Amino acid sequence: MTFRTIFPRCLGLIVVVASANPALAQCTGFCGDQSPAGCWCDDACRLFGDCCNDNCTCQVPQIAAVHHAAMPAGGPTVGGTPITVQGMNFGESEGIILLDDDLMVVTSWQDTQIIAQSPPGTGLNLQITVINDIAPPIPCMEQGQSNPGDPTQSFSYAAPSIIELLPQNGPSVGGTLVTLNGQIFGPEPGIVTLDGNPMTVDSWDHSQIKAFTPASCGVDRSIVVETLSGGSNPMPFDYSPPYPPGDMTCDCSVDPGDIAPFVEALVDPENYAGCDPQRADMNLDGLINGDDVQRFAALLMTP
Ligand SMILES: [Ca+2]
Ligand SMILES: [Ca+2]
Repeated sequence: MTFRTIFPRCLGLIVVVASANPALAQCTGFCGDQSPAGCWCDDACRLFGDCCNDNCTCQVPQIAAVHHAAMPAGGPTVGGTPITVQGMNFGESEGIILLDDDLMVVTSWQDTQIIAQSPPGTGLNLQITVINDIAPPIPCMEQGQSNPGDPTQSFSYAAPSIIELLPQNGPSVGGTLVTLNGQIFGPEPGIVTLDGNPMTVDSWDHSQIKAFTPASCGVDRSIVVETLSGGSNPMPFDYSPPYPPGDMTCDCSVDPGDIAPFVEALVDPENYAGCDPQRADMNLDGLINGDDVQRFAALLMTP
């Protein structure tokens, strides 16, 4: 004995039931002013003209157009952007609408139009999927979704934007915890870089990121936030001093490769061929002499 109930999308109730062999069962019921209604289709009882057509083929949700105020720049990553989805076969009672894999909060649901809010997230050209509420699950029911690759029938979150960087400078050894205040950073950590070098993220939310600078040198270095929605505007960061004294090769580190150019800057500065002879002035007194040699040697031996 098999008992099935189905919740029609239109007014009325179809209740069926009872047969050891579902193929022989009869659906009875009504659908508003139309009656009787019901058929067996793919091992489920359906309403005529509702989920089945005359050939007992399921009608699936079809999205024809998607509208939202966030176009074309994209919506905020905190979500809450109203999205209007127009089409057909959505059903009269509320089903499920997804943005990518995330549930959207439904504001209103009609058979030809749904208004729902974007969830928190990031990404570009995310697909919208509508699933109606016909139950129990109907094997031949398919998900209706917008045309893949059609940006007018999908939804995008906007790219991140940095408004403020604090502090704007730090030592060449790195490890400075900088705070990026901004917007649209997203609910999940993306990537933040300093001149292309990854920074270690300490915390991340929609409007603020804290991350540690890597060891490097130079001024006007660019910090950029990258999410699935794209990259942010760059913010300049200065290492102070702009370079490590003793870095005679201008590669932002002091190592044995700097010894030969250091000696050259010390003994023959007129013919120095390296990147910057003044970097041999370890104590920044304007002179290159024995004091600087001692400091340079000490720095080389520092682990
Ligand atoms: Ca060097
Ligand atoms: Ca000096």
